[in-house]
Amino acid sequence: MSKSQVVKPVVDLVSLDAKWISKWKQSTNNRSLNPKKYASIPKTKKIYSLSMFPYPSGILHMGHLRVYTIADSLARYYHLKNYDVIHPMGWDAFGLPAENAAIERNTTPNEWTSSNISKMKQQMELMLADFDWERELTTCEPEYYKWTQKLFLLLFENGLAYRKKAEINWDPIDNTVLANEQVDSNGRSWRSGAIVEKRLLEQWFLGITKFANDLNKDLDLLNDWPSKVTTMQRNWIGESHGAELKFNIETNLNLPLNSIDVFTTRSETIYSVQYLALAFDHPIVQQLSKSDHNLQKFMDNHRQQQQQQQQQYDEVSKEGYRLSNLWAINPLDSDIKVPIFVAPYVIGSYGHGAVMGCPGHDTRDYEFWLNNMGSEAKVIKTVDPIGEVDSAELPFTDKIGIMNENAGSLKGLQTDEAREKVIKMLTESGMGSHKTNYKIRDWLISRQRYWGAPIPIIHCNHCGPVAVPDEDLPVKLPKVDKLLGKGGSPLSQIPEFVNTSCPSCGDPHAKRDTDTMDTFMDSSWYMFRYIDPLNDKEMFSKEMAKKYLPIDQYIGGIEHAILHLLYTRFIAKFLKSIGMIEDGEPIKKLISQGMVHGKTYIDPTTGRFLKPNEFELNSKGEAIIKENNKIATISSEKMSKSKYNGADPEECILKHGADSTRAHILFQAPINEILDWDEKKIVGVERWLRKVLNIASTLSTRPKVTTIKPLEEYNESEIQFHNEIQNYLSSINDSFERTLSLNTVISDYMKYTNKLTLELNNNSINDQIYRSAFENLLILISPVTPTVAEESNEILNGVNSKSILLSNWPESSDLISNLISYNVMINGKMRFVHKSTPDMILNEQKCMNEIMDSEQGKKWLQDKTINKMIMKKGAVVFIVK
Ligand code: ANZ
Ligand code: ZN
Repeated sequence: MSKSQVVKPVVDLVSLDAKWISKWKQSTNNRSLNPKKYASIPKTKKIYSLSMFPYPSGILHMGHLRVYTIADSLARYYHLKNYDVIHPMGWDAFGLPAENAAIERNTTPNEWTSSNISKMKQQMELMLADFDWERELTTCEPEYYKWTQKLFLLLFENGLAYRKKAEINWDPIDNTVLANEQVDSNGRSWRSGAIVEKRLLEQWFLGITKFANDLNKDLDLLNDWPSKVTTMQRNWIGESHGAELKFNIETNLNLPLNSIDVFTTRSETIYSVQYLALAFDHPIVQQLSKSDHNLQKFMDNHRQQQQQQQQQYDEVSKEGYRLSNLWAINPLDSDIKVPIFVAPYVIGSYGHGAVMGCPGHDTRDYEFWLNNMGSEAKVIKTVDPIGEVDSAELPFTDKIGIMNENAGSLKGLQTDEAREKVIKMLTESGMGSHKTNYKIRDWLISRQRYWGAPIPIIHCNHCGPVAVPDEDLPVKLPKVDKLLGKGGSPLSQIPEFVNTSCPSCGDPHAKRDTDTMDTFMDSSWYMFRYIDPLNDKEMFSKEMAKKYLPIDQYIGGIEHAILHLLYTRFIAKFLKSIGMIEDGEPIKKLISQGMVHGKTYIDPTTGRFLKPNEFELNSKGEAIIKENNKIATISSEKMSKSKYNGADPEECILKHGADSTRAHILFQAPINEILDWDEKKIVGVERWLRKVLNIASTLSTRPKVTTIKPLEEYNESEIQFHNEIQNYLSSINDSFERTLSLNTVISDYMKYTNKLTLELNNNSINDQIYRSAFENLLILISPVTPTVAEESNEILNGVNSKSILLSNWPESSDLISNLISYNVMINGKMRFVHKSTPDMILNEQKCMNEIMDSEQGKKWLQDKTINKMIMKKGAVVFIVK
C-alpha cells in the first residue's frame, strides 16, 4: 500500500444527521430513512421485529431511546440481509394520563394526544429510527378501536366476556376502579396515592381463567424468553394441585348450603382438621351476617384486613368469629365434628373461600387455633418426621413425613401415599376429588373513564346486555368540550350517548354501556393489527396472519413481564380457538431491555437530591456541595425528575449526533442489563467514528484498484489481516442474530477499525484487499451508525455513488489459517512458493490446476510440457521439457 497523507474529514458528526435524513427521504419518497426498505430486491425470509409501542406522553426518554435503538439496529441488519422485515410503530394512546392532562390544561384528550404523537415522531426521526410508518396505528382512533370493540364482541359471543357484581378497588381521588395490580402493597393507588376503598359494582370481566391451564403449560414452549419472565408468569397464574373435599354441616339453622367445600393441597392431613374457616363472602357467612349483629361487627372491624388481601399472611389478623350452633363433619369419620369460624385470612376468591384448619401442620392455622381457643388448646398432629428426628415439634409443616397413630387407617403411610389414598376414598364416597386451582383471576376490564374504547354493549330491560351489531361499529366516543374529572363514568353524563334503542327488540329505552375498556385491552392485540393495518373488513386476515406471525422478536421493558404479555398470550389463545391464527404462542423470542439509570447526587447529611447547579466536580471526580463543602454521595438510580438525574435524548443527539448517541447507548451495557448513563464516555465512540471517516478520506486520495488478488497468493500479513477481519465479521453476525450482544458489536466495530487504521499506512496489505475490507466495515456499521457509513462511502466513492445502505450484508468466507507453503521445484531448482490447503496434494488434478493457474505457475510453467509431477509434504516437484 502506498504511503499518502492522511486527509482529515471536514465534516462534523452532528451535521451528518440533517444531510442524510433529507437525502434518504428524497430517495424513498418520504417513506423511510432506509433506502433498502423499498428497494426491489427478492426477499429471503420474513422477520417480525417488534418493540413495545409507547404511551404518547410527548417526550422520548432515555428508556425509549435505548429500546428503539436496539430495535432499529436489528431491523436495519435484517434489511441488509434482504429479509422481509416488519418493524412497525404505533401509539398506546388511551388511558388516564391523557384524561388528567386534559382536565388540568383545559384541552381535550384527543388534542393533547395527537400533539404528543407528532412531537414523538419527530424525536424518533431525530434518532434515525426507521419504522414502518405505513403500518402505524393509534389505539384511540376509531379505525383501530372499532376492532378492539369487535374483539370484545367475539369474546362476548364465546362466553368469555361477562358481567358480575364485584368488589372493586375504588380510587376516591381519581374516581375510578383500579385493577389489583394498580394497588400497591400499602393499599394505595399506584397513581393518586389514595387509600383504596372497596365498592360493589357490576363489571365486565374477561374469562382468562378458562385458559389458565394452557397459559401455564405453554410457558414450557417459550425457550427464547428470559426465564425470569416465564417464572413471573408461572407464579402469577399460580397453578396448584390438590383436592376439593366436602364437609357436611350439622346444624339446626336454616342455611343456603348443607355442606362446605374446601380446597386443600394436603388431603392427608384430614384427621388433623380441627376447624373450618370461611371467608367473609362465603354464602353461609353472607346469610348469617344478616341476622347476627356480632358477626356484622366482627366483619366491619376486620374488613380492612380482608381487603388488603392476604398477600402477607403474617400481617393478617389471627382473630376469628366462631359460628354458634354449627358443626362440620369430617368426611372420613362422621364421629369427628369440628367448629366453624369466619376468618379474615381466608381469601374469598380462591378455591371455595373455605379452609380446613390443621393446627398441627400449618403455621397460620396453628396461630389461629391458639388465638381463638386459648393458648393451652389441644393440637392434633397426624404426621411425624421420617427417621430419628424429634417428633414433638408443633406445628410440623414438612410436606414429607410419615402418618402416625392419630391418622387412623393411614397410619404408617408416607404422606404422598396417604394423600392419594384419602382422595381415592373420598372420590369413592362422592365426598371429594382431585382438583387443580389457579391463583389468576378473570380480567376486570371495565373502567369508569372517558378516554378508552367504549364497551360495545346496549343494555335492554327485556333482552339484557345486547351486542352492538357489526355494522354499527365503532361505537364512537362522543366529543366533549370539557372533562370535569369528577363523579362516576363521564360517558354516563352524556344523554345523547347513553339513550338508544335495543338492536334486538327495538325497545327505545335501552341504554348504552358507559364504561370504557382497560387500556391493556388495546395493547393485548395491536401486534395482530400491524400485520394487516388497513383491513377494513376484519381485525386482520388469516392470510396475513399466516404470512407474518408469530412475532420473531419482541423488545420491551421488564415492567410488562406479567400483565401485558399474559393478556397478549390469552388473546392469542382465544384467537387460535376461533381459528383466526395458527400459533397459540404469539411471541417467539422476548427481549427485555434493562433500565437506564442516571448519576444521582445526594447530600449525605440530609439525604436530599441535588440539582446539577448545587455542586461542583473536582479533579478527583468528587462532587463538592457548594452550600456546605461536603462531598456528595453519588449513586446510580432510575432516571426521574425528582432526582435531577435525567438526561434528554434530544439534547444528546443535538450535541453529539444520532450515530454517536446510538452507538454509545448500545456500547454502555449489554441490552438486558441496567445502563448507567454517562454522557462523558461518548467521546470514545466519537473518536471511533472519526477514525472511520479518516480512513475514507485517506483512501479517497488513492487510486482505486479493482484487480482481485486470489486467496492463495496472500502473503503472511494479508492472511493474518483476512482472518482477523473474518473473525470480527462472524462475531458481529452472531451478535446480531443470536446473542444480541450489541455492546460487543460496537467493540468489534472499534477493533475492526483499529486494525484498518493500523494497516492504513503500512505497505503490507494489497490495496484492493484493504479497500474491500473497509467497504465491508461500512456495511457492518450501517445498522447502528448509518450516517457515518453513508458519509464515508460518499467520501470514498463520490457523491453519485450508490447508498451503502443498499448493500448486502457481507458473506463470511473461510479463514485461511491452515494454508501451508509448498516449495515448487522445477527440474531440480526451487522456483517459487505456492500457498494452499494441506489437502491440495491429495488430488493430482487439483494440485496441477491450482499451480498452473497461479501467477507464479503461469510465469514458470506456461509453455512447458510437463513430463512428471511429484507431490510431497510441503513441496511439488515438476520435471518439464
Ligand atoms: C389443609 C392444609 C394443611 C393446608 C396443611 C395447608 C397445609 P396453595 O398451595 O397456595 O394452593 N387454602 C385453601 N383455600 C384457601 C383460601 N380461600 N384462602 C386461604 N387459604 C386457602 O395453598 C393451598 C392451601 O391453602 C390449602 O391447603 C389450604 O390449606 C389453604 F398442613 O388445606 B391447606
Ligand atoms: Zn331488547
